[in-house]
Amino acid sequence: MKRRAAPRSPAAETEAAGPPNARDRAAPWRVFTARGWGSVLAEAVLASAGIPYERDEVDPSEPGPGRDRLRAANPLGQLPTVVLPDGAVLTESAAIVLDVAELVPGAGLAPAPGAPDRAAFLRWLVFLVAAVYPTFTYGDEPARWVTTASDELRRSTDEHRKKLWKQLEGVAAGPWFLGERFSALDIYVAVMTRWRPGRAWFAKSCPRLHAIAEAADGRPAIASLLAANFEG
Ligand SMILES: N[C@@H](CCC(=O)N[C@@H](CS)C(=O)NCC(=O)O)C(=O)O
Repeated sequence: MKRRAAPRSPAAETEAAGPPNARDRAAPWRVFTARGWGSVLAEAVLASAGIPYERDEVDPSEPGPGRDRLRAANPLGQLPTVVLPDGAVLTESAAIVLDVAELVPGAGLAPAPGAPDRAAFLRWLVFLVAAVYPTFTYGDEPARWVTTASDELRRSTDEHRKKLWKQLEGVAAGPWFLGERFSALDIYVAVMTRWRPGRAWFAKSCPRLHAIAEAADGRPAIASLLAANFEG
């Protein structure tokens, strides 16, 4: 992982010969966070991989120094946004998932390249970020995008999202999304089912996804993180 190499030193040379993860674990990652926002995805992925990180708590919706720091790192002002130990910025939750899965394959976040369920993993990972996530981007604050029919944009993106979730319900295998193996897809299900239309709708309309979300809620590595973001 040359891109993250620290300035060379004898110690660094020795370290570079070791497992590629050792250097990445040496300094903490920095995660911009806001309670209940998409930062939870990055935090849960890092926690699942045992990678230490620091939080930089911001309010992306309020002008101020926090939002300025976030926008300096990510001009979209979106979460998740993380800063790697070498100062490089990583945005886009799927990129974060894939990067961490490569760094720590033992965390089981993704099937290995060539594994039978790799294609399904990639397909539904990208579906979550390219189809489901934008329904929030355009529906959360419709007035950012249209000057009339804001309510209609909110309603239509909410309805479209329900259709997308039903499609996912149809392919979710259980007990985890991919079947017997946990993956980062289950983290997305745990987090995104907390957002509109919310867990009560999933319990009724997408019981398989609801069961996956509840199982992921209880994973020891992420249980307290999820509770801190979504409960109480
Ligand atoms: N494609 C991005 C989407 C991230 C995203 O939309 N995050 C939401 C928070 S849950 C956000 O920051 N919304 C504010 C905005 O889009 O301005 C990803 O997968 O990371």
